[in-house]
Amino acid sequence: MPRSALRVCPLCEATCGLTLTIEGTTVTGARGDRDDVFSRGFLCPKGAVFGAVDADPDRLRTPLVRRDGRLREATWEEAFDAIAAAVPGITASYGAQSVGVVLGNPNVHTMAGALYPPLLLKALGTRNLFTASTVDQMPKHVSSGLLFGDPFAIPVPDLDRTDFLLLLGANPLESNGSLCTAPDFPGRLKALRARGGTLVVVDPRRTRTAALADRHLAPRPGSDAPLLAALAHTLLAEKLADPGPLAPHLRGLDALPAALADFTPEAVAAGCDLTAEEIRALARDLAAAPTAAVYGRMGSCTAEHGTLASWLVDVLNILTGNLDRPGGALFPLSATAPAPRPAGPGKGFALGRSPAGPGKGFALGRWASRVSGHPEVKSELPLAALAEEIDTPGEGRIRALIAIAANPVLSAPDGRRLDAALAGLDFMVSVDPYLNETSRHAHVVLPPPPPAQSPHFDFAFNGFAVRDQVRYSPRAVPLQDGGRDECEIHARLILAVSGLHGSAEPSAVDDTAVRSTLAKATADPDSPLHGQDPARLEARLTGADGPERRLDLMLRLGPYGDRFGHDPAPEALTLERLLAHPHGIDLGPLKPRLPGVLRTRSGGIELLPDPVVAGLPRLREALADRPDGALVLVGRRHLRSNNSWLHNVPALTGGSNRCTLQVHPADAARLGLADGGRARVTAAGGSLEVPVEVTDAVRTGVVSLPHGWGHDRPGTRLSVASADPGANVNQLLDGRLLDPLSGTAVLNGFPVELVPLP
Ligand SMILES: Nc1nc2c(c(=O)[nH]1)N[C@H]1C(S)=C(S)[C@@H](COP(=O)(O)OP(=O)(O)OC[C@H]3O[C@@H](n4cnc5c(=O)[nH]c(N)nc54)[C@H](O)[C@@H]3O)O[C@H]1N2
Ligand SMILES: Nc1nc2c(c(=O)[nH]1)N[C@H]1C(S)=C(S)[C@@H](COP(=O)(O)OP(=O)(O)OC[C@H]3O[C@@H](n4cnc5c(=O)[nH]c(N)nc54)[C@H](O)[C@@H]3O)O[C@H]1N2
Ligand code: SF4
Ligand SMILES: [Mo]
Repeated sequence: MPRSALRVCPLCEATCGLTLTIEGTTVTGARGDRDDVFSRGFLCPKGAVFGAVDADPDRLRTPLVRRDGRLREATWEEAFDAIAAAVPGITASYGAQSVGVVLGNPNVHTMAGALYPPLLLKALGTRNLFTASTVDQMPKHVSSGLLFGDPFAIPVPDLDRTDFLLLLGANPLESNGSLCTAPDFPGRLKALRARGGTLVVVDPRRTRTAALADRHLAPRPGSDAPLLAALAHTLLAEKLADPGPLAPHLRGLDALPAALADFTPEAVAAGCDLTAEEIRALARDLAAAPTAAVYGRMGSCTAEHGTLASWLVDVLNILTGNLDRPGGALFPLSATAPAPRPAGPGKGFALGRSPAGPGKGFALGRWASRVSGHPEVKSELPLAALAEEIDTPGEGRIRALIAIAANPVLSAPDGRRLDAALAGLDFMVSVDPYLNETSRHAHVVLPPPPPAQSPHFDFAFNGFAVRDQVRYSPRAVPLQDGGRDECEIHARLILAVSGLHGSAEPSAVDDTAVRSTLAKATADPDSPLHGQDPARLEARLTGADGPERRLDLMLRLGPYGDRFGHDPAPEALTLERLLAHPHGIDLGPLKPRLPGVLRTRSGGIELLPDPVVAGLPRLREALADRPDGALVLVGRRHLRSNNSWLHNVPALTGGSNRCTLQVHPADAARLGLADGGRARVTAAGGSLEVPVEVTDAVRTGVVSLPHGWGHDRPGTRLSVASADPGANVNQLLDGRLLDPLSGTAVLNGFPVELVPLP
């Protein structure tokens, strides 16, 4: 008899609740859970084939350990023995910095990825941390860090209540949204229009999202920052700026008009390839809307001036009075966030320190990368600099690497160099279900179980969701084939690198985390637990294992938690209560949270922070930059894709999900390119041969190639993906083109040359 189980989908940020059909231990079907408090039955084509993703025969079922140069199947004991035998020795001989850590995107979709990497980094003591953030959203963290003092305080557009949405560089009809968790994003945009609201999309491609919009502007890639600056300029010049109740919190408002004085609509128009009238009209409409939200994502972040664009997005939300008000852009309050503190000055977001003395400029970063001196941001170094940190000789070189849920050979700039660098490591561990372009270099591969065998909680995305809510999915199918839960894998990895392999159980890692949290809370005079006995609190935690107990603790200490009260309100959160609500608990629409979220040194909103002031001249220089006929390349996502790792699922490949270079008909005619023909694309990092797709969905002067392809390397186990490998767009980059404020790679809007191939 088939049974059903509920599981929140881990395949994108929309976090839809699924109802899985399970026969034996196999997932044979998936549909949207109509009773899910947040997703209400929505499901996309990826969620629908959850079973095929789960059952991919190429998934690794046992660890792999390299012997005599070859990766062979091994037991878990052998795998952790090998790590314990290698990593502590490398650290002892060459120092903590000789071990690097790479964290890829799925870490934000797993419980393990949220709970253990901070402990791993602490155990290793390394500063060589690289994550997918620096090929993605780091500009948002930096701008929020500077404006609000907290890099995680990222305002989210209030999709369900806004009257006007200005969306830049995002295509939620295919991506299902990012840093704006909203199951059924497409339906929510349609509802916005149905209630008389306005959707404006800024994208050099006519995407499915743009096709839905009231207005689509297709500027040159990389011009979001000047465009947004001109919108802000217009608001200020035409006295349309009205921050309303935000005013008392603002620092630097008086200096803003002068800082933006050069960015008149006329000055930016040619560079953006828009008219000054279009820009003015947009600013006036934004100001006139009863409520409005400006939202910029991937295309704004991973283009030139990504941090300035991200900063300007929130400057516009502030100048129009839309920040922190219903219908505008608000700060979600996740159930596992630290409980809100009384308002007041915080520690501040330390993006570098200003050396004493006037006129010396400022130093980005509390430390810098060894080879190129890239400033640290949020304790991370740019992923684009990983290869050079491995292959450049000298003291502090990375000799061992731990890669968790990461495929940087495809996702980071200059994969060929990284590929070669990884091959030269003394030791590498991959925590990954696939033997792919990156993990093929590992000495030990530790495979997590398929998603149906993993519990799920969205530690990350609840903090970016358009509605406060909380859901937990225990594992839908018991662990099979001697598999280990990913949390246990992470805990054992921490023990192995700490020299504790064999002498401590993985639960010790969780116990240490719980005790340290309780020790802090009971010692903190501002905490409701102040003065209580931590051991007695610990004894009251529930949960089947370490990770569940840690979840219980975070829920109870969180903003909706029971705080271990003896007579808690019936709605106060605990793990027990969450388990009693398998479709989740709705915590209501987003609410204003200022000034409570602010953590700046001043306690206010720093509208014009120093690093931004220092970065503006570069943006001013860009005003002189005019289209010169050179082509630039942008990416794109397909509804049935997921970065580099779903090309192996037959149900998701083929059709329009192909690695083609989209070229506008006018550019194709000029260059002699034909639809279905081939072209050579060349940029700073190298050349690729790709099939050409002629379409007017891209604007003139712009070509588009998706990322995550290039599955043609030997030694992988990706039988479906390697049969139709595609080309790795990131091979066109040399790793040097970065947004200087955030270290984020410029993946969109870089110059390329095209020649037709016979
Ligand atoms: N040119 C270009 N490059 C890009 C982008 C772009 O738009 N254009 N997008 C960028 C963005 S936004 C991102 S986030 C990055 C993504 O870059 P990465 O995070 O490096 O790549 P992913 O393809 O998401 O693959 C992550 C790895 O996780 C593994 N994995 C899948 N599920 C699990 C799991 O449950 N546990 C573990 N441990 N591993 C798992 C997969 O097998 C894969 O090896 O790529 C970036 N690169
Ligand atoms: N189906 C699917 N869904 C996914 C993923 C996936 O790979 N496939 N990946 C997930 C991940 S890791 C992320 S981070 C999110 C990203 O999700 P989104 O933020 O929605 O990003 P994209 O879909 O890449 O859309 C970015 C858009 O920016 C446009 N663009 C390029 N350059 C510029 C520019 O300079 N200015 C402007 N205004 N636009 C520009 C591109 O044409 C593209 O349409 O998607 C997630 N969801
Ligand atoms: S939209 Fe995202 S979370 Fe929802 S079913 Fe599709 S892949 Fe899963
Ligand atoms: Mo991403």
